[in-house]
Amino acid sequence: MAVKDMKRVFSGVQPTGNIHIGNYLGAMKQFIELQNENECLYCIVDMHSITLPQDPKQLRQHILDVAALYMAIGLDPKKSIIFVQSDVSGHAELSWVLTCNSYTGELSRMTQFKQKSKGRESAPTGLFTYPVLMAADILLYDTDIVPVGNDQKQHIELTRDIAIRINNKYGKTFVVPDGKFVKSGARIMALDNPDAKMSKSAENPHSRISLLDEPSKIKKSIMKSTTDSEGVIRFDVEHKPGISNLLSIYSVFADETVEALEARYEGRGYGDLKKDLVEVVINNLTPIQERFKEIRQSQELLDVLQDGAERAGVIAEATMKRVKDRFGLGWK
Ligand code: AQP
Repeated sequence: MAVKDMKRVFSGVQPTGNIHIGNYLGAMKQFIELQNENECLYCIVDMHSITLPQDPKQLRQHILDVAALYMAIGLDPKKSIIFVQSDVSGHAELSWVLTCNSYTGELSRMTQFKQKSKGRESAPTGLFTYPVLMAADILLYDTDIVPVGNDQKQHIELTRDIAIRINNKYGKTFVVPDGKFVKSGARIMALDNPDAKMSKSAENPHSRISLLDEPSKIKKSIMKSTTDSEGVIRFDVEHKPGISNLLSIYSVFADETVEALEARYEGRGYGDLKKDLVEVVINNLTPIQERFKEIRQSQELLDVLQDGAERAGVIAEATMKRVKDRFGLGWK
């Protein structure tokens, strides 16, 4: 396919540790398929992670962990640009321009901000303006497609609104992007509370399965996951959120439909389903973990990030030049 016919894809993951199967099935797995027919940029969004306090030494390690995980799940640096957000200054620059063109009213409506600032008397400003930085990440690269989990739908809508608003006011400046969501696995729920999404920051480690979890931990988390007392294996998110969540995870990892799983487990107990799921998850994660160990220690990883930053920087610079021209910033 000629480069001009390719779509531009951008997405990112925060290096906040504990990258879990929700991140993988909801977003990262899509990255791999997309890289074959599109021009893809996959970012480690470290500037997003400091919206809440991070240990600086640990953050550096987590940045390299996510980069190594990107490659371990199958991202090929010859096909995709893999880079760290703070290596390209255009993210912060564009974010300011977009901040001046967004409104406190629309940012106040973001459910993620409401959740993360809940119970705080005063929240960090970055937590409030985070969706604008995300819009900058996307618009900086003239992105057509943004593969993300369902929880990011509202942020993609905001990105589109800001892009359209600026295009209408200043003339065509940005490509208006579309979100891309998987049919199954776009919202993986917490194992200990299937009414909440699986998340990196949840206190209970058994609420999630991290991509780097040991087999014994995976087993424990799945076997003790919350279900219900009906004893029937049936997909019904409203009445059986726990079992439905396990079926979704099973279905995507085993590449089988939920219907086929329901038929296989008809008349059988939750213990059988959980035991088999443990095996399916471990079989999928073991090869990723083996590749991760190799890549994480390699010089190649650092070379990939250096090269990625340079390639992303070229695209970002062209966009920033256009933005400055449109807004009348600078004098060159
Ligand atoms: N539970 C989930 N199911 C499906 N997709 C999910 N994503 C996150 N959680 C789920 C998607 O993973 C991508 C990367 O997420 P992120 O690093 O930007 O952070 P997040 O959305 O804030 O994820 P977490 O894990 O819930 O972290 P904390 O606990 O720090 O808030 C995104 O595409 C996201 O949609």
